[in-house]
Formats: sequence, structure tokens, C-alpha cells
Amino acid sequence: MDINTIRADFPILKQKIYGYPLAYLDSAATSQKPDSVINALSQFYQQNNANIHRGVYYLSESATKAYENARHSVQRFINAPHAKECIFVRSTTEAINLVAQCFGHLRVQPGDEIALSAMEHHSNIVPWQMLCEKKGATLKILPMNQRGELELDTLEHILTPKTKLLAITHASNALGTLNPIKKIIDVAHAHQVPVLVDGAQSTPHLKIDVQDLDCDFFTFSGHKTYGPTGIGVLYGKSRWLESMPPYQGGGEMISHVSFAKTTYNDLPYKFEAGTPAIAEVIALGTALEYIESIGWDFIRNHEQQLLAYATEALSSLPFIKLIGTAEEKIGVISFTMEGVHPHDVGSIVDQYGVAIRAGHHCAMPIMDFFNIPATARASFGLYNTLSDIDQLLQALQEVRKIFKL
Ligand code: C6P
Repeated sequence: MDINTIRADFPILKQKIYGYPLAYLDSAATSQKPDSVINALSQFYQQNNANIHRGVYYLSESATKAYENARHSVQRFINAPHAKECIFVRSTTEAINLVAQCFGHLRVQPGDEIALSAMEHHSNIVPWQMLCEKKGATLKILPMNQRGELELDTLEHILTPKTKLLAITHASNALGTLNPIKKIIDVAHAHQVPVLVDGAQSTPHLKIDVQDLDCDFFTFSGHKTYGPTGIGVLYGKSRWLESMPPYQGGGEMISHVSFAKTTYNDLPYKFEAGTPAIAEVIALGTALEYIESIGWDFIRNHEQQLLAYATEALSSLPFIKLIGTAEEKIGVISFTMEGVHPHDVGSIVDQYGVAIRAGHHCAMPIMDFFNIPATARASFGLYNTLSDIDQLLQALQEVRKIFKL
């Protein structure tokens, strides 16, 4: 695989920002999109637009076929046993809210516990807090150490007979930590605790096999996996999804409606009320096929090379402190710079064409743990190069000059 050939697939990368080549280092927030995904969206609206599962005419039937084919692409991509276990939702956030409400409604009683880890994104904290408030349940938090690694020895004590679910991230968006998720799931299952994995940050970077992981639920967002915004996936084991009540009421999720009673549709439609994001689903299928065409070996090796290069270069700078130094990481580097607020770092490097994120990264408990208000964060996608990182390093020197440090 030649990186220049890959970069040529991403039209946005060809532009200059303030006269500098764009060094896009914010793929953890959202990834850029290849031509094939952009074309899939426009081709749908130009040639195939119709509502699905409703019409008896050619366009509707071919749109339905393309939509359901995309579900099969998702099934293959995460190795789900059945396509009906792959539910289309708006995002990781919606997937977790769906499980919190529907699984929570079914399983959680006053006095019960939901276990989370100390490195969760707000999307995997707040829905559970809302559930706990409603049900009189409590949260238990698996702690982490100063490197940003979970203290797995304590997991057995966190899980109790009252624990109804462990909801945990596969990889941290703020620290880059890649958790040993299979091991964690094994321990939880040994305690009869089902597990939801937040795969928002792992899915773009490594092969996901939900059968090998044996997770009960797995979630990811299309826009971080080179696909469109507004589309995400909830995978759930049939036995949970079958027993859970629907999330929203409306068209498509029903089997029969009368004013006296409604019966619900089968999986996956029970959880897909209303007209879905048809074009986005189809383009998500294209994005997953694009990733597969590049290949996991290339993606993992390439991104690990970028991570190693950036880690070595940034840690050699005495004015930089890395936040998150776990042994196993995805391509995410969070850091603080002595004497400069991360927001200023982000705004100044932007003037040199470098796009990074600065802030709490929707992970305020992580910032509290490290006793900092925010970090600057560079995150990599399959299209990044060593020269993107050099451009960041150069821009950081400019930040020092501006602050006369
Ligand atoms: N993190 C980031 O810049 P949505 O917004 O629903 O697609 O994804 C939410 C989410 C859930 N879990 C993790 C681990 C995440 O990283 C994210 C999104 C982005 O880090 C936007 S805050």
C-alpha cells in the first residue's frame, strides 16, 4: 500500500489552509471521507432516492436492497453472527442511550449497579447516570493509574451480584489507551455480568470481531470510520435485543397497530423507527468496504508507526507533557504544553495548517483525574504521514515563539 495513493482518495487533504498543506490530526473527532463514500452519497440521491421497505416500485426496491446490503457489510465487518443483530442508529451516543433505556428498563431495579471505567467518554457516562437516577441504581467505577491504564486487579471487586451491566470503552479518545477488552469481558462474564463495549475509537483502527470478543453489545459511529455523520451501529446479541422493549415508536418498528394495541416488528426493525438515514447507511457500507480494501495489517502498522514517531518526538521536548502513556495505544496523543493553555496551542497551530483538538474531549472525569482543565490532542487516521507530525512539531515551536518561552 502506497500512502500517496491512499491520500489521493481523500479530496479534502489536497487543500491548503492559510497557505500551508492541511495536516489533519483530528480523526478521533471525525475522520475524513474517501471519494468512494462521497460518491455513494451523491449517487444515491442522483439515481436511487426512494424510501425503503415501503414501495413496490423499482427505485424503492433497489434502495431497500442497497440498505440491507449495507447491513450485511456491517455484519461482515464486525463478524456478527446475524445481520439482524446490527441495528442502524444515529451514532455511538444514540446506541448507548438505546441500551441504557431499553436494557435498563428490562433489567435494572432499585439498588442495582452499573459498572463503568474511569476513562469513559460522556456518552458512556451520562446515559447510565440518567438511568440510575430513574431507577434508584448506582454507578461503580473501575479505576485507572497515572499512565492511563485500567487497574484490572480491582475489576473483580467492582463487579458484584448487583451489577447489571459493565459499559466500557475499547479505546480512550482522550488518552489513546487500548484496553484488553477480551480479558475484561471474560472476567465480567465469569461474574455473570453482560458487557457493552464502546467501540467508537477502536473500530477505525483494528479488526473488530464481536464473536471472538463475546461482547453483549458493541457500538460505533460511521463518521469516525471514514463514513458519513448521522449514522452509527449498535450490535447486540439476539437474546438481549429480542427481550428488550423498543426504543422509539413509529413507522417500520411495528407489526400491527390498532388503537387498542400495537405489536412490534422483528429484529432489526423493532429498533429502527421511522425513515432511517438511507443514504448514510449505504455510504457507511461503502466506507467499511474501503477500510477492508486497505487492509487491517497496513492500517495497524502504519498508525502504530505514526504513534511511535510522534510519541518519541513529543516526549523529547522538555516543555511537553504527555497525558496517557499506556503500553497499548491507538493513534491518539494528548499533551499539555508548559505555560500555554491547550486552546491557545490548538488555535496557533491551526495558523500553520495543523488541525488538532483542544479541550476536555467530552471526558471531564479524565481531566479531573489528571488535575488539568484540558489537553491538546493529535489523532491519526490511515491517511496521515510522518510529515503531518513534523508540521505539528514545527508549529509547536511557533507557539513557543509567540509566547516568548
Ligand atoms: N468522541 C472525540 O473528539 P458520537 O459523537 O456519538 O459519534 O461518538 C461519541 C463517542 C463515544 N465514545 C467515545 C470513546 C468517543 O470518542 C466518542 C466521540 C469524539 O473524541 C467527539 S467528542
